[in-house]
Amino acid sequence: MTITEEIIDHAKGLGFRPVGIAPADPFTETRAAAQARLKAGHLDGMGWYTPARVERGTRPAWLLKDARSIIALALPYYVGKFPVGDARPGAPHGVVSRYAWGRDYHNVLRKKLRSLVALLESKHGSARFFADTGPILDRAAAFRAGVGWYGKSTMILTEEQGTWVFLAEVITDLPLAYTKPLKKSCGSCTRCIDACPTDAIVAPYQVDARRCIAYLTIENRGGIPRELRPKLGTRVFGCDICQDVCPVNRYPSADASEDFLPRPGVGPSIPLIPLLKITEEEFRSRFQGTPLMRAKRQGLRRNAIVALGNAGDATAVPVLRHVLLDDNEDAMLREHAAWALGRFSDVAAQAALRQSWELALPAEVRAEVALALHDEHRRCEGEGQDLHTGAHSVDESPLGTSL
Ligand code: B12
Ligand code: SF4
Ligand code: SF4
Repeated sequence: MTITEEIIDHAKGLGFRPVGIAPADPFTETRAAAQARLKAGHLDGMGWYTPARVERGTRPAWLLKDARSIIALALPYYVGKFPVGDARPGAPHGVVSRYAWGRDYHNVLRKKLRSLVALLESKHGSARFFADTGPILDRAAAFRAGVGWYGKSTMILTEEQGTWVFLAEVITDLPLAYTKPLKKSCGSCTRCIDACPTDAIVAPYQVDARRCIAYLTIENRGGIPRELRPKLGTRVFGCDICQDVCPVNRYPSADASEDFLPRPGVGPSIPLIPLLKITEEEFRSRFQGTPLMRAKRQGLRRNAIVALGNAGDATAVPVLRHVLLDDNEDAMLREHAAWALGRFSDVAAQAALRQSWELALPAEVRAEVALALHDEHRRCEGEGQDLHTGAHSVDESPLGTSL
């Protein structure tokens, strides 16, 4: 058995498939593409994604002295179909992206990658692993090594598992036998582009992260743009739409590691009202060791508010009212709560908005309350109804004075 065969065998034994090996040459074209995307502002909001990071990440020799080979790896995470989000009966539920149903993949990958590095070191090679958080562009390495091909959604598609794989790589100074890039493409399909609810796939192979629900619900530390909120539906962590519609993803085998099976308290669906009420302590004990930690408590609560506004279940009104009226709450969350309440034509929701108008609200919250009341006013006028809130008549509302 050659060293290359031994490495591939070992990687497969660890659960990686497919496994490819590429020369560790600089990723010149990738560098240009990534720098252009940064320049266009498509990665704005992720302060850690810098031009310097792209420079480093596209020069394997800067990451490992005398780098010769990149072992590109895919770890499947498809574990089958489960009832998701708003498909659940009863109290409103939020949808969690498939990749986050189980254990944090970074921890799962790390252990496996260490084992591969140990094998390479036993062959007198130096080796260094990367998975997601490193500067190297995982998809570019996977593409070069023939692990998969680029979809128009920018996802790497693999033959067996479609897009349902995590990507990682090990760079080594050992000379190995290389595998070749695949000669496959999406052809005339545009399903992911057509299905993306926020039009985030601005052109084939280009995602504007600022519009992508994955960014908005996970990486984003600020508010969610008002015009995009209705498009999030009940998604509270990530988004799988461009993957769910992809024909290449039709028949993945559901034999991924048990680590990715839905974990109690997380999984495909989260009840939204308790999520909005979660304390910092509860947040940690429930989500420690899962990808959801990345969104932080405030981010998940913000997402839950938007999802509740979209779910349209009136049982959410008291908890949204509580956030809006609570002086100790973050202004960003109060502003989102005002927006969510404005989605209900429910009397109690309108009463909460009118009650808040009497308080000394932060400017952005007041502006959203005004918009929410204005929207409701228009809705009722359209339907030829009165608001019947009991608190004010339409004529007495703040609408006349502030808008
Ligand atoms: C930043 C980032 C994001 C950002 C930006 C995503 C993006 N598309 O750029 C946000 C937060 C939006 C995001 C979302 C998601 N992400 Co993400 N993300 C990353 C990260 C850290 C860097 C990606 C990057 O550099 N983007 C910048 C641009 C320049 O890169 P790119 O889009 O890949 O661009 C390439 C192609 O467009 C191609 N290209 C350009 N033009 C052309 C033209 C032709 C003809 C061809 C063929 C190719 C081509 O070349 C470019 C350079 O390689 C990687 C991990 C890593 N270290 O690489 C994970 C990673 C890409 N993410 C991943 C995942 C799983 C997701 C989500 C599915 C999570 C979810 N369910 O919510 C979504 C998917 C959204 C989507 N459609 O991409 C996986 C992807 C696995 C796979 N099978 O591809 C990765 C690899 C993490 C991992 N290690 O597994 N992510
Ligand atoms: S993850 Fe969702 S929002 Fe992002 S590009 Fe795919 S479909 Fe669009
Ligand atoms: S949905 Fe169609 S266009 Fe999009 S990645 Fe899949 S095959 Fe390609």
